[in-house]
Amino acid sequence: MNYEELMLRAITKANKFKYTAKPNPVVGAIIIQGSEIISEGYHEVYGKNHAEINAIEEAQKHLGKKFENFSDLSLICTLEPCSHVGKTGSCAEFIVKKGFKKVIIGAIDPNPKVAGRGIKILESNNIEVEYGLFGDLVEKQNKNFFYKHKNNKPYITVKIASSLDGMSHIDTERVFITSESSRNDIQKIRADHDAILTGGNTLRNDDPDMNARVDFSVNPAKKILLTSKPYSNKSKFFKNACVDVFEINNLSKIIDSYKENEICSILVEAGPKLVNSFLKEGIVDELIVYTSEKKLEKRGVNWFQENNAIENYGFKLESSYKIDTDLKEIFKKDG
Ligand code: AOF
Ligand code: ZN
Repeated sequence: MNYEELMLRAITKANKFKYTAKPNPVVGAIIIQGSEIISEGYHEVYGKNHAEINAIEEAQKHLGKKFENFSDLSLICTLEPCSHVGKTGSCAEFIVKKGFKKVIIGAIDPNPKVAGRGIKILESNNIEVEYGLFGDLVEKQNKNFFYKHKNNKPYITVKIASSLDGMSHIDTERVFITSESSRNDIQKIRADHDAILTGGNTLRNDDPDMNARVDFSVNPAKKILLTSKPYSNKSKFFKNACVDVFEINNLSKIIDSYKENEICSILVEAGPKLVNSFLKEGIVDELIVYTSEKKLEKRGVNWFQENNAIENYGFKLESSYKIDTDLKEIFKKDG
């Protein structure tokens, strides 16, 4: 296999771990001698070994059998090996310690803790480095991770479920507007995000748990609650979750506080008041609207006032399709 084929293999296989590695990026590493694969490793679980370490530990088992010395080996990795000591040691330092001949990298790690420092460590220890091989694919595969570091803020998605006449809910009763299939679809959107945010009104009125109810393993999302009124931490939202509670209502400031940590995406699931505040603040990147065929008529509460409909917030329709009898529309800021 050549470098291109190996890099594509590492990218593809790394993706298998996207729900367990999050909010970390998915990363794959393949160790070769000439064109023969000696071992492979992936960042499988958040907080556990990075991909390169798993690949090196696997290769170690074949030392003296498949190969004689690490200096005969090259390493293909989808993301620049990290320079920092985080939850695990520095991958770049470990690669140097083993004495690899060459490292072929997909994308440079945009995390400011790394950002080229990994490559510097390798090169200054006389390891040959090539980078940029399918870097665009690695970036696409870790889109929220790259977005976060480029824009200094997490990617923000707002999800709403609407009746045909543009309503969110009826004040006095709890009704399901959209179909069960749409509600199942939302579980996958939750699984895709690093954090789920809601407001005190939704917490008090609906007592939602907002966990991703999916049939595969997911590193659970952080929960974020914005409330100015008293709340009960016995609410389902708090069950098995690590919750950040904010009592301030400066949304930009709240989102700003996620600049430094590892949360790369936030899903907002809230009522009309908080959703409109997020949209007005101009910090929303994506809006997902599920619209049912049901009407709530006079008893319902509107999502939007006529003069501040979605289009007025600068969103463009990116895609739409039917789910059962509902319509799912995805709007993005940059089209
Ligand atoms: C690598 N190999 O497999 C991954 C990397 O919190 P930590 O210690 O796990 O570090 C997470 C950061 O390390 C993450 O934000 C990104 O910059 C990098 N991810 N680096 O060398 C890997 N997953
Ligand atoms: Zn690392």
